[in-house]
Amino acid sequence: MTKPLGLLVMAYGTPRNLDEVLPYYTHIRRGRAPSDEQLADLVGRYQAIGGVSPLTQITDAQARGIAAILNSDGGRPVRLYQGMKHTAPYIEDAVAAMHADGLDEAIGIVLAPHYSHMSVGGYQKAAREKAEQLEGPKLKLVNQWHLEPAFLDILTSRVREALAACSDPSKAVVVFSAHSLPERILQMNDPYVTQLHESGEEVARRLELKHYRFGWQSAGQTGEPWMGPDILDVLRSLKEEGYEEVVSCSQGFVADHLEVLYDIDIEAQQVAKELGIHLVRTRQMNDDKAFLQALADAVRKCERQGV
Ligand code: FEC
Repeated sequence: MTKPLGLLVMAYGTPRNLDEVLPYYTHIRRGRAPSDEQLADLVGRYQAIGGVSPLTQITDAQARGIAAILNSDGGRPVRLYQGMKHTAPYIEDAVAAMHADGLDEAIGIVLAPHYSHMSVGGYQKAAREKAEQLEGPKLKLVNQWHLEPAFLDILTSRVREALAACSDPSKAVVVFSAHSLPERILQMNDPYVTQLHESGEEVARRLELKHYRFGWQSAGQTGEPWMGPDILDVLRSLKEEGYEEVVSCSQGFVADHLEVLYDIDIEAQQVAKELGIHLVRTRQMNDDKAFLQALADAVRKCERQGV
């Protein structure tokens, strides 16, 4: 009997409670503990969204959903492993588990649509290095899936739905955003910016949008310049241009988590309120079946290219 294909679903990870914020933040900062002020700021943001982020539950539902689709599509059966970038079970733990279970081949996918050396590339490096160290399983990695047709379909429908919640959709402007990264990626021939534009432009084309912009959100405090314009500045400029209704589409994220529930729903909403702008956010993908189908499609495509 053919052995199952390992399915490695990788995601960011989130602290399970407020006590775990310090080790989590320290891991994100590659082992450097944050200052007391930075820690208090982050704890405050988690408290503002209810104490914990729903990301773990959503990632789990997404991963199980993709595996369920793949195990009922008539293709090679998969065995699911979840690996997080910044919390246990780490990506390395998941690869070690696949190795211990005797799997020969696996496919890895990151729950983030656009590729950057600093984001998706980091997940892939962790998985690849562990598999090489253990001499198996043989890994094939999905690089990006921002142009997967089923993903574009649902992204388009989410923007359409948000526009419908505006009092005058023809005058509303859509802002497509993703997590900012340090500006130095622009010198690294990194595809991240191009990919954000590709998926946003495709949605704009399908909906024949006349008014849309691109922006960045959730920039870190690292002392180096991060890519802009930040979404808060985009809102200010849009107000100056005369817009009164804005649809925020955080297309770089696929779940309700801190960067959406705080950065958009609290911080950006506050700025919009001060500016007198009606801000409507598109619903995140979460465990929507149509979205999970898009990811399952990306996995099967990667498999066909030969593991
Ligand atoms: O809900 C949650 O608890 C977790 C939400 C979360 C997601 C996420 C996704 C991305 N990040 C990306 C890049 C960076 C870089 C740094 C950085 C820092 C943080 C901090 C928190 C955090 N990120 Fe994150 N990110 C999430 C949460 N991120 C918390 C630390 C405090 C802060 O800066 O706000 C800076 C690292 C450094 O200090 O050197 C860079 C990218 C993504 C989207 C792709 C992905 O999901 O992997 C890119 C979700």
